[in-house]
Amino acid sequence: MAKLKLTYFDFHGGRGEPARLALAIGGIAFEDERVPLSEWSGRKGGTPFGGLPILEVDGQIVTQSNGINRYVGKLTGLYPTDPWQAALCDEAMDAVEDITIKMVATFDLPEAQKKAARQALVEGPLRLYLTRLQERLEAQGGLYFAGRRLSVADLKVFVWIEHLKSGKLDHIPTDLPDRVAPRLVEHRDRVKAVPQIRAYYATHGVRG
Ligand SMILES: N[C@@H](CCC(=O)N[C@@H](CS)C(=O)NCC(=O)O)C(=O)O
Repeated sequence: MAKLKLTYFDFHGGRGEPARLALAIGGIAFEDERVPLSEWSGRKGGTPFGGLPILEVDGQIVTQSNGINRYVGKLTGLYPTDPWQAALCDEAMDAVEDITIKMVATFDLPEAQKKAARQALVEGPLRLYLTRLQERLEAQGGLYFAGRRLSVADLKVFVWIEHLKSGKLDHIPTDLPDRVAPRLVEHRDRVKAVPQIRAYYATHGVRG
């Protein structure tokens, strides 16, 4: 078995979390390197594209969260082998990436601009992505995004819904997913109830 090291920030959630969860579900040992935000400015320049996560496999590194999700999904049986189901899995992960990029663009705005930008996100793109992802879930039977079983797409959407409902995003109502896409909140609950995910958060502490 290859020696794995996943480097991401020292918090629950974000682009590194689905791979951490997939490896935990698959029972695959890996070095879980968590970079404190205080150390990031000194390390950013040494990364290929100035961002995390980074996966190291037997001393070689690769970046890009969804590619990493696919790789660990293949190692853990959490990425569909059927090409069409794999495309559906990719669709959900890339949709979350699209909306994540829009949200991240608001992070460093001055307060008044941030409020306006986030209110616009709530009325526009957030509502749209929640609605459409719910539709895509329902089109696959309502339980999972691809292959009628848990995949890395479910982990990625789960992490996103948790973030939206966390209360950590000022000006984003925490009940937005409940109002716009209740099936995604049920999906969040379903993923959270996976025994290995419950065990993961029991070990790593409540989501912060
Ligand atoms: N396209 C990259 C984006 C990586 C990225 O921007 N990661 C964020 C954390 S989720 C980051 O490193 N932010 C710190 C920075 O940009 O300095 C991916 O999907 O992995």
